[in-house]
Amino acid sequence: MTIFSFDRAIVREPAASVVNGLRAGDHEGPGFDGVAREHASYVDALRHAGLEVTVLPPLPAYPDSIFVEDPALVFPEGAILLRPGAPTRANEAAELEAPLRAMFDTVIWLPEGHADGGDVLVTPDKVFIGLSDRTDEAGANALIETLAGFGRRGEIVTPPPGTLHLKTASSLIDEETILATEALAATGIFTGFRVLTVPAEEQGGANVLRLNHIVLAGSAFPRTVELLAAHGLEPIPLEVGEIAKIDAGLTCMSLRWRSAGATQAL
Ligand code: CIR
Repeated sequence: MTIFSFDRAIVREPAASVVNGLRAGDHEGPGFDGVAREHASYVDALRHAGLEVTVLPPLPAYPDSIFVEDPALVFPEGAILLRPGAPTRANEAAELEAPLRAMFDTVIWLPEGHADGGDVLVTPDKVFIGLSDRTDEAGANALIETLAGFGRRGEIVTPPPGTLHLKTASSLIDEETILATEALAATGIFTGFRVLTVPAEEQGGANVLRLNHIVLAGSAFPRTVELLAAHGLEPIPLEVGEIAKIDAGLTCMSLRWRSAGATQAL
């Protein structure tokens, strides 16, 4: 069993308001049909990887609520409800409380500050917490304390300015290897890990999602897909061009964990 052995996931269906999701540039937003199609393929890919997926209903009041990994984190030890840094997303965590309480014995609220799950990169020995426009020092320190209660060690890192989330620019692809942008790798925060860098023209390719034996990657990043295959992984390229218009990655659209009752060999 590895850190990538998952059998359960939570996702949330997009609402029509997803077309108004937050985005850093002033480019056009996505179309609803395209987002819905890409989201459905993503859910299929989670199932293909062997996960049982709980699909939560859309939340029209929260355009970015399909990105369930920003307002919460899940571990085999329990779930953490976060305090997202974007004002329009602040109440998304409360919407996840009931479903998470139904699935986890332990559900803890981050007591203070702001932190988005997209800034949290979990590795076997430590949990990197990136400071960003969404995650501040108070939130990162509160998260370190909460993680300590789960027996996990958190470490605060500072990605290059302009990085939306730590995991926008990095992903754990095996227990010793991180896929990252050149700029993030150059900060030296991943000392002790093998670091593979994505090609300069595929910066968006650094966010991939390892699930059991497969790894989901954006189909717009063919050289990154080749890099993952050359590393011995089984990449599944997914079309996420519409969802990318609201700055999404593959990790942020689900919460994944291995349940206590999991039986299948992974
Ligand atoms: C946002 O800006 O919050 C959303 N439009 C995208 C969030 C993507 N989440 C992530 O990278 N962890």
